[in-house]
Amino acid sequence: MTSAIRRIWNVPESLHTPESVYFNRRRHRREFLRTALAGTLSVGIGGLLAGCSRPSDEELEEAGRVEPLPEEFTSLYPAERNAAFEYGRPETDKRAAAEYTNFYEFTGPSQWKDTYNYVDKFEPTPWTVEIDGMCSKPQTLDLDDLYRKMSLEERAYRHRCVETWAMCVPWTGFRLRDLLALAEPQPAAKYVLMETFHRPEQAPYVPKNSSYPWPYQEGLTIEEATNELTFMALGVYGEPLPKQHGAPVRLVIPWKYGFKSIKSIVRITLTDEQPATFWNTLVPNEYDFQANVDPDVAHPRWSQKTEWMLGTKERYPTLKYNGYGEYVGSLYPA
Ligand SMILES: Nc1nc2c(c(=O)[nH]1)N[C@H]1C(S)=C(S)[C@@H](COP(=O)(O)O)O[C@H]1N2
Ligand SMILES: [Mo]
Repeated sequence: MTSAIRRIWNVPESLHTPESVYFNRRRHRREFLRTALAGTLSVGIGGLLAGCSRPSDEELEEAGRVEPLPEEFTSLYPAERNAAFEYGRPETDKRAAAEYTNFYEFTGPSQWKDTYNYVDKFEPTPWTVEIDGMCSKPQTLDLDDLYRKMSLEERAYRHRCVETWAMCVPWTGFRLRDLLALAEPQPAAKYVLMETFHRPEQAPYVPKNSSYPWPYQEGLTIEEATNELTFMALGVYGEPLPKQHGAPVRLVIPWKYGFKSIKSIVRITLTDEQPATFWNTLVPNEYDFQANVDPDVAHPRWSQKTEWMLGTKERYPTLKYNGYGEYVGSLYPA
């Protein structure tokens, strides 16, 4: 593991620009384009996202599409919805969620969120996930193993990005707890470290920013990792994950800021030391290890009091633990 020898990076001012700034920049670029091409294009109005370079639904689907999985697995979709979970808000439009994603292996933090435009070289099949470290049965699972050994359910979860955008999305997958059980964690294991693929040739932003602490890593305490809510997703909206949402398998932790929900996982390590994580290593004063959603703790550069929904831009007050206190409040004694 390389995390122990990572140095503290010099982080440019532009890093993690608040989304209002992205919007404005993008708008300017688009307005320039519109002016330049005036008369030749019909341009949508009525939203900052409207613009001449928006893909059609088909183009968007095509951009994120992973090589077809065997019918044996695709026939498992849609999985049965777990009735215990409800959004309490309208579900986010599938297209709105697929069009605006964070995946910094493909696009930079100060770029627009059109990751789907940069994932063409990414090959999420074949794929393996290694479980190693402090466990009695370390093992390597391929996608067949994940589909055969785990039983799939669908969960309607709220998602809150630290940048203040939010979405309500149905994920298909299984509890991380049930996956970890296969490897039989040892009592000494206190943390779980997760790591994303490292393939600079498939992910254009990785070689562009070679000083970043790639591969993307995240971590949880063992109590967090084995909580009822902590979910591994193979699919979203009743289909296998598109590339930009973290194909073929990603974490989903609804009570923490989105950056904890690591995508395209290749390794899960049980350890007795708190792991170094990508954002905490890069910008330690802005992104802590725990990263629980909390409206009363402002980000150093913006308030966390409210959030806005992808697609509708509707605003809601942000809730402590993203409203999941009933499940996780006891993990964090006041
Ligand atoms: N490997 C990897 N995982 C990642 C990220 C990333 O850049 N790389 N971004 C995170 C952030 S900041 C968020 S908000 C969520 C976004 O998930 P979505 O883009 O599928 O909505 O993924 C998280 N997982
Ligand atoms: Mo995020």
